[in-house]
Amino acid sequence: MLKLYYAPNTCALAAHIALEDAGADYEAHRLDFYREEQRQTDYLAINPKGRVPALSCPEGLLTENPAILAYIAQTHKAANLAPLEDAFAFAKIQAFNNYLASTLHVAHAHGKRAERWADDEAAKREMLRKMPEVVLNSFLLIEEDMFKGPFVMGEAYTICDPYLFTFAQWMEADNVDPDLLPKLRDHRQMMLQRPNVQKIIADERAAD
Ligand SMILES: N[C@@H](CCC(=O)N[C@@H](CS)C(=O)NCC(=O)O)C(=O)O
Repeated sequence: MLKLYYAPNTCALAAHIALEDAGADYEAHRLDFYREEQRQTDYLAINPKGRVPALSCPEGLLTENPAILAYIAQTHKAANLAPLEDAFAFAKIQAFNNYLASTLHVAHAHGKRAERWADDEAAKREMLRKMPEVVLNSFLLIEEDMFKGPFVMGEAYTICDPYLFTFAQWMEADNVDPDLLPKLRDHRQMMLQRPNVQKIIADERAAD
């Protein structure tokens, strides 16, 4: 059985939704970020990165959202979460998800996790000040150039959708106005109507 290590309101939401979409046999293990469980010895023995998500698989541990999402799609082919037989289309999925992980997520982290990059308080304040602008620019590129609609890759729902949705859920907290991003705003509303999304959000809240 797969085991997902997650914390509520984190990027692990994407993998959590994808596991549900896949109809996977999995259990979810919640980490308490208020108690910094992700930095404690027990969890570091499982995932030395001290981050979520991590997915314990029969073959070993997987980290990094794009890898976890691709693994879920590849091991649950019947769920049709990615165009696995089309090398180019699958590469586009990887490109999109890697953009979220390496650019949008990192821009967001400059707000709450500025201490990763600086000790100086003025430098941290400057990162926090600049963060909404950098996050918005990243979302605008997605809105204008990458997003096909109604789903990220067009007519078919893929592993890009729960991952984009996860970051869209943080817009208000990141001081990004959703109305500047109408396609992504509509995509987020559509995602919120999906029973699996509602179930996972409710499960994560109940465990919080
Ligand atoms: N590149 C990783 C980033 C994972 C990550 O930074 N997760 C955050 C939650 S959104 C985390 O675990 N933060 C805990 C910490 O910084 O202590 C991925 O895409 O999976």
